[in-house]
Amino acid sequence: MSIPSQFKVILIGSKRVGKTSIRRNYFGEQFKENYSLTIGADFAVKRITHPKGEFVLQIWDIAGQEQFDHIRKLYYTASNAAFIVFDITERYSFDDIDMFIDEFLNEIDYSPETMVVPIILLGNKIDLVQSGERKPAVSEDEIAQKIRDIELKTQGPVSFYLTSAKTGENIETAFNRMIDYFVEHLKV
Ligand SMILES: Nc1nc2c(ncn2[C@@H]2O[C@H](COP(=O)(O)OP(=O)(O)OP(=O)(O)O)[C@@H](O)[C@H]2O)c(=O)[nH]1
Ligand SMILES: [Mg+2]
Repeated sequence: MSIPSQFKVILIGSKRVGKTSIRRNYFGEQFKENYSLTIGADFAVKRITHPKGEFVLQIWDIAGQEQFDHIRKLYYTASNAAFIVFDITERYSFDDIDMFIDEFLNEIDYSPETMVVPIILLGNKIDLVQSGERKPAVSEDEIAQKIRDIELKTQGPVSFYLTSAKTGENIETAFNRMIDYFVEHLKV
């Protein structure tokens, strides 16, 4: 029996974008309409059985509220990858992406020559647009440009999904993509 490798992935992004709801959905927990802010960070693990090997995925869901600005970075240490989450209906959360990515790359001492750090951008709450309740606050062109900006910064793989933690749309797909990145680039 082989000892499983461990990978650490963090969920970062502004307050209220749905990071905790995404994590809960991935673990099969029920969606909660009532907002309950994350204090510091929450942590969950999942054992992954992949044709290429078995490993443990450590998922850190990190608080987005400003009151945690000074401690947030502590949780970034030794991350292998990041989900950067924004709310497709809230402009501020899209504008915050650069700050989060810079903070993250800085904190892990990122160097493109020696490291591969996959990034998956999630535009969450797409159900609100689909139901006509809200309008998208960001255009497709802006998202495409943001993906290119991130690719330039990391020189590594970047993906994007529109998700809903409420309906579950694309949540498992996004996590599976991340698992594929680990298998392809970080070698299980
Ligand atoms: N309609 C809809 N609401 C969502 C979705 N994801 C989250 N929400 C709601 O948005 C609010 C914030 O969700 P959280 O998951 O707590 O957000 P968070 O990013 O973890 O927030 P912090 O912990 O403060 O950083 C809650 O009221 C959720 O019910 C979604 O995909 N669709
Ligand atoms: Mg949270």
